[in-house]
Amino acid sequence: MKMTFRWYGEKDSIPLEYIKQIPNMSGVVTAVYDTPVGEVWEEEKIARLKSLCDKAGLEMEVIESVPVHEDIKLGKPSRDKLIANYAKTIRNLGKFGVKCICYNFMPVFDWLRTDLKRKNADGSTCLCYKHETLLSLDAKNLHLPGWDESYTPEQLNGLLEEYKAVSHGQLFENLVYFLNGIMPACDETGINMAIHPDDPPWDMFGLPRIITCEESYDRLFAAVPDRHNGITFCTGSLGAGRFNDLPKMAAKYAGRICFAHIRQLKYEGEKDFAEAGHLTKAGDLDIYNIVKALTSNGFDGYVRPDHGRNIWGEDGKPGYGLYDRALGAAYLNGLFEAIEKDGK
Ligand code: DNO
Repeated sequence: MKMTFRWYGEKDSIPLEYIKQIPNMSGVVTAVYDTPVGEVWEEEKIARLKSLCDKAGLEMEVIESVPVHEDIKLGKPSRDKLIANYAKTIRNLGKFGVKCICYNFMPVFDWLRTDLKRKNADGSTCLCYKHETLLSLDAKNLHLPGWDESYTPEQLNGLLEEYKAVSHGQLFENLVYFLNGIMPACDETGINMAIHPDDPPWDMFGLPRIITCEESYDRLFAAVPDRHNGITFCTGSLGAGRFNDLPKMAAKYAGRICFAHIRQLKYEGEKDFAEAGHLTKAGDLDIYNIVKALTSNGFDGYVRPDHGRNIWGEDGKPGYGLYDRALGAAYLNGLFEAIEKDGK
C-alpha cells in the first residue's frame, strides 16, 4: 500500500511541505488543471508538476483525474479524435512515471452534495446529501462542487437534451468503446485506468449512471478484461448505496483495485447521508473490515484519505482541508499496519 494525498496543484492552499509532514505520505494525487477537457496534456505542464513534487520529496504516480469529454460519453462522431487525444495524454503521463489514472464516466455532473458546510454538534462542518433537496433543485441552474462550472446555462441545457437519447446500455457501450480505444496506450506505458464510481450511486436529474454496484463491475471486466482496466474503490461513493456490501466487493475486486479512496459516512435516511471522520466508529461503513478485505486479498495499490470535515477552525475547500484528512491518513496507516502484521 502506498499512502497518498490529493493536491490541487499550485492553486491549492495546502503547501506540499505540509503534505510531506504527514507520516508515511509517499506522494500526491494531482492533475493538470488548466488544459480544457478533451485536449492533450502537454509535457511541459506535466514536467512542471512533477518537478514541484520531486522538490518536496513526494511522488506523483497517481493522476486524479484526466476528465473524459462529454462527446465520448455521448458516443458522438468526434469521439475518435478525443480518444486519440486521451491516449496521447496517457503516453505523456507515462513519460513522467505516472502509474495510475483515476477518471469517471458520470454524465455532466461529477459528485453531488446538497450541503457543503453542515454544522455538526461539535463545531466541525461536513458535506451531506439529502435526496429530497436534490430533487427540488433545477439541473439547468446549478452551482455544485466537483463538476465543470464553465458551462453556460444554454450549453448545460443542450447537454441535458442530448443525454435524453442515451440509455444506461448505450452509455455502457460508450464506456467500453472508450476503454478499448485507450488500452493500447495503457499496455504500452503500464498505466492502470481506475474508474471512479458514481457518487452518489444512482441516476441524477434523469441522467444515467452505470458504475454503482457489484453488477456494474462484473459487466465492466467481462467487456474489457485487459488488466489495465481497473477500479478506484471509493468507499464513500459506493457506500452511499445501502445495497452495496463493501467488504465483499473489496475482497472480490482486490486485484482490480489500483486506487482506494477511503472515507466514512453516516446514513440519515434511505438515500440521505452525512460524511464523517474516517474511523469505523464514526459512521456506518465498516472501514476496518474493508481494509482487512483489501489486505487479505492481495491489494497493493494506492490509498488516499478522502473527504474530511473542516475541523479546528479550518476553512478548507469542502472535503479537502488539511487537518481531518491528515487525521484520516494517520488512522488508515495504523489500520493497515496492524492488519498487515496480523496477517503474517
Ligand atoms: C470527489 C472526487 C471525485 C473524483 C472524480 C474522479 O471528491 O472523489 O471528484 O475525483 O470523480 O474522476
